[in-house]
Amino acid sequence: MRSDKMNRPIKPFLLIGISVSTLFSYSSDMEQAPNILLILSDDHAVNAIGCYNKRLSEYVRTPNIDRLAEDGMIFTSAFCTNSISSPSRATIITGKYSHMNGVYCLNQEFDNTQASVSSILKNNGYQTAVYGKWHLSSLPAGFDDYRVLDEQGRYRDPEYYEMNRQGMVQYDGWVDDVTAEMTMNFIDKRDKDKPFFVMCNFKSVHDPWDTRPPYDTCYQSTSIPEPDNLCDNYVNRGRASKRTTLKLESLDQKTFSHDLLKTYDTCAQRKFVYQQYIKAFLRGANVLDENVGKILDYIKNEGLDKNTVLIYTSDQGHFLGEHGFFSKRFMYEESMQMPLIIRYPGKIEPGSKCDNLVANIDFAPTILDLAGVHVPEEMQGKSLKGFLTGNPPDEWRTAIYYRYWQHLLHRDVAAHLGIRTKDYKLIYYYGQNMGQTDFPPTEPEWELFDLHNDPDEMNNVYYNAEYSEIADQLKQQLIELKVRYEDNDSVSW
Ligand SMILES: [Ca+2]
Repeated sequence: MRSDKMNRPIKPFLLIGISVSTLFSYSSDMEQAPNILLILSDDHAVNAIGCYNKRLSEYVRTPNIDRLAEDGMIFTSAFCTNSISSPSRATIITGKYSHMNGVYCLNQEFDNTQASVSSILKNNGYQTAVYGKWHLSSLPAGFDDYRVLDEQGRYRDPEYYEMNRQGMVQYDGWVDDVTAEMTMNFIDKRDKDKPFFVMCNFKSVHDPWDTRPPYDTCYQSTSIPEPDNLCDNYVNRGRASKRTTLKLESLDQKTFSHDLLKTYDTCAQRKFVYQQYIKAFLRGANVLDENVGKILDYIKNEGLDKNTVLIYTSDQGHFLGEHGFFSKRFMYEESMQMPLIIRYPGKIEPGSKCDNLVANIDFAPTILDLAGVHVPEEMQGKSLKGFLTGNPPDEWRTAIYYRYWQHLLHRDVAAHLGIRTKDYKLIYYYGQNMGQTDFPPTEPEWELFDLHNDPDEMNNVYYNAEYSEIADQLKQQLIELKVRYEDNDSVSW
């Protein structure tokens, strides 16, 4: 959010394609409507969450997020549809793909008059608020209160743009501690006759991967295990992985020191930077988890846990050295996968698990459905309520459509689109700008991964004869999904 846009008056909320009478007919029994608390962190990869029990489980310490999973449902196949902050956040609140909500890239104008989960809930009698990282170019709409960071904000003594004061206000302390406090204060002072919808948007675990005591001294004498493909040389992949500067050895030397004696040994450089990077990331996750714990304790102590839906997720995943990468953007698993854990006592079986393919377009429809509010047709996702309450739908999607638009804009990651099914992932680096950025086109190329036999996505089998039939089927499915979701750019296949 740029400061010149901070003072722009918020346009009035418009209900697109929905009559007000229809909306209000769903809110006749507000006493039964649950409170909904959405905890949205930043870049929190599932490999840095204990309950996902991936390769770092011995070193990851997230007891509070794990507690949420013990009491609720964990989604093992939740994915974002464009792995970058602003676009994923716009999708989470609108239930629509980037090409439908207008936020394809970072720092792109967000039309806050479009229907969003907050606006609809507010119009249905909910008290609504958002605190912490917002990262959309226009001010939050559909909230009774907000205090949000300007763009990324900062970890120490953060400044928030406050709705009530129409300006920036600085707070002493650590940003996630402050954001958690704001969240609890709002709930404390709420009108107890109405349900609430609050977004608590933590800054952790975004770069520059800072932390505070007591976690700043964690892991000092520990060597954290490396991913098997840390020293990936991309021999069986397309040019996109070779081209990108998303590699650990490319991290700024101001962020992490490099072993300059081994400058010409890429693998040694990666290993050297990896230890600093992974420790910094896990320390940040410790602060994040501590604050999740404060909120869980608060909700319980206030007697709100029975009628509060608690959702934990992150705007997308993050590479933790897999393929030698840091950051996100690619459609590869570590970047595309999102954590998603939902607790709703009495409605969701404790310790339950959902392996179905779900996406961030589903979050807004799910929240509205749980609130008993009509989901507008323009939302492209589907409610997960059936999975949560033990009544799964007879039919569900068999593939997730993905598109990353920022062609070569950051870290030389080429634009791509693709689909992920249960067993395969097809990626097409189409090599064009599509008017979103202004970089030279690249030669188109395809990647196909057999996720069952190659979960680390090391061998592109698109050009293997034995996979030609499945490649053709997936390509057809990709084209169909592109049409179904109304992504109307004419890509050259
Ligand atoms: Ca992010």
